[in-house]
Amino acid sequence: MAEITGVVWNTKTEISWSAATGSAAELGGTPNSIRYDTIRANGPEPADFALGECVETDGTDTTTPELFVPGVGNAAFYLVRGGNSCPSEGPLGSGIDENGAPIPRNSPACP
Ligand SMILES: [Ca+2]
Repeated sequence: MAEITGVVWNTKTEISWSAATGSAAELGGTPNSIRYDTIRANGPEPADFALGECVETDGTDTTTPELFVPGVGNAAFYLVRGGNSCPSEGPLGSGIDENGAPIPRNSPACP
């Protein structure tokens, strides 16, 4: 499955993204079988998603309500992962290291 893209703030309290299309077959499922995990990492700096929190687990739609407000001087970062019950979780895409090389994004397992 490809990385979930188009992650944006839909409103001040809701995150949305582009539905996984075409890639569902890679998981052996159908588009309606895709479930989404929304993961938040905190920091002032771009944060380590391996230490992140699951905001929503196995959501069936392409939005997540989010009321978290970072403290002054801090920030929150979000990634969305698609998966289904085959079981398989999709990737979170890659970050970029200081030399411009791609590095994998790690994340917690959402229960
Ligand atoms: Ca949802």
